[in-house]
Amino acid sequence: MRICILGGDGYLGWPTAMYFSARGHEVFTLDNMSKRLWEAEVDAAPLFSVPYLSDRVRYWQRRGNSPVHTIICDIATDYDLLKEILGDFRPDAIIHYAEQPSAPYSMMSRVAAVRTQQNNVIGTLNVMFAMRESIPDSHLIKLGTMGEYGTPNIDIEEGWLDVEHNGRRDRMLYPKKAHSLYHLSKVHDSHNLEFACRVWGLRVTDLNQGVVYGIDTPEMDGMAELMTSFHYDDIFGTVINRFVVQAVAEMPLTVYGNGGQTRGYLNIRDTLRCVELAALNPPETGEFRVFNQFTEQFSIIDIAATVQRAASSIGLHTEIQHVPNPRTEQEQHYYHAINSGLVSLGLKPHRFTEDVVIDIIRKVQTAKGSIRETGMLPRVTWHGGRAGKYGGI
Ligand code: USQ
Repeated sequence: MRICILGGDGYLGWPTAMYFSARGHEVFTLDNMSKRLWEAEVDAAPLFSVPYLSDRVRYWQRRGNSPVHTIICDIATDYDLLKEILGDFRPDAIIHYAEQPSAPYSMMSRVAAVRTQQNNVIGTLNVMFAMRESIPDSHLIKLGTMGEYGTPNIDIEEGWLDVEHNGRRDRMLYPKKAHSLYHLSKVHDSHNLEFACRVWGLRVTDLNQGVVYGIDTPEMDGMAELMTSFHYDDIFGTVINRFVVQAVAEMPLTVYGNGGQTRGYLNIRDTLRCVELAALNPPETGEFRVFNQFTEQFSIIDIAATVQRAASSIGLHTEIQHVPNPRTEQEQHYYHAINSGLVSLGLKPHRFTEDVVIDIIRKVQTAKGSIRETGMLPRVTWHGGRAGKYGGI
């Protein structure tokens, strides 16, 4: 297949590029490098320094792999270039990660919220229009998020809900109650994309992904030159990765509130398999297909306990600290989300076990000297943001 990856410099984009390239697909990536700017804005740095995308691509090729083409393109502001590239390359599938991914970033200030929604919603709108004009038969695989649904008191279906009202039935998009203005940007994307399928006949898979954890994939082969960006700070770090780094630094694991918040989680290796399964099994023309992309559900306190046990088994002492919750979110709630779609296509999940945590701890330990204390405690709250005068922290 010809695969175009939007956001090829990111935590998931670069591993996805290598994964498809290693399997004989032709890979083309676009990125505007804005994540590196946002990191600087909030004084956050990935644990391992991440080489430029062009250097990683060169190194990948020097190891005997086929080239991964890269182009600097801001899909939210450079529509003409985006359309030209898609029209020339004519991908079978476009995998779209090119979004501002952090909930705390989006809640930091008005400026950051607007930047998040402009980047994410307009970028996706541009992709929709470029597809309609140049490659209407291509398949868009769009990364959505489980946080679009929030924590409703009913089961979470895969994107759609059969509704009966006053004796009549219909199938509607599942109602959304997003956790943040970032998560809401993905709700807006989902609605726009469903429209593009229903009205223009595009074909889209919306992958409502849970919280990803993990540091490496087989294609990286332990090489620093092929590393992806691994964050553990309060803005870009996701909770399991944060807890592992806190354990290595022998700092308290920061459970927000009482820790009853339950979410869906998946290993980074499963992310890659999920997008591959979506690409190999495209939806029908005009179909807006939604999969819930996570493999297991846990509460925060369960995760903290697993990380604490794993750390202790290799001699690291760490404590669990309940910090006042900076977010507005339910800490005790019903949570049951369906995730059978990708499993029925062949996904064999990796499980979150103490051994897996120990493996991540060992890798993090190799960079222990680089762990920074900035952002170990949350700097952004959902009520007042934490805006500097010009929008940053
Ligand atoms: N949390 C803690 N302690 C921490 C950090 C987080 O208790 O030190 C809690 C949060 O309060 C929240 C949960 O952990 O209840 C998850 O937080 P997170 O920062 O790991 O994840 P989230 O903000 O939801 O966003 C992340 C990614 C986002 C993706 C989303 C999937 O940044 O790109 O869309 O996970 S999901 O959560 O399913 O919406």
